[in-house]
Amino acid sequence: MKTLIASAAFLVISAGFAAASPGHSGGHDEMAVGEPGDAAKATRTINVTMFESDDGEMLFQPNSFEVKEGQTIRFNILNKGELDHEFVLDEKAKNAEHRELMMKFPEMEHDDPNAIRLEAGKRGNIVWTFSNTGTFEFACLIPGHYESGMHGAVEVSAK
Ligand SMILES: [Cu+2]
Repeated sequence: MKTLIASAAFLVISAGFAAASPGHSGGHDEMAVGEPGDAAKATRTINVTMFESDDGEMLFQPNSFEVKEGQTIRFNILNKGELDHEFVLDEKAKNAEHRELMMKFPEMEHDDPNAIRLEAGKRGNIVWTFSNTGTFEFACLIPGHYESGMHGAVEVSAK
């Protein structure tokens, strides 16, 4: 019930933004990193593993990748570690803001299309369309994990 109320409030707020900016076709919540993709249009799959190393690092493998503008990627993500981990795609600055928020509210849960959180041993996927060129980031924002190595770059080049 709580969730329903929160969603309703969000819709009202979104509608308010839309009405306040009639000339802005992109909408308020458009992200520079792109948008949720259509699985039927995915042209490439990237397998990403998340794990803790023996010497205490927390890592993504691979820890960087290159894609083309407009490309839709299916990320198959596996948490091979013993702790929860997450994969969040965003601008580096946005991830930094989000990371600070998570330090204040470690139990914070999110249901964003650009992010997935997986318990140990679990798999999941994200289908994402990279709409803009630039350097973006994927990271785990659980307190302490970014600092232990859980971040990498996504280079999006012109098609
Ligand atoms: Cu993590």
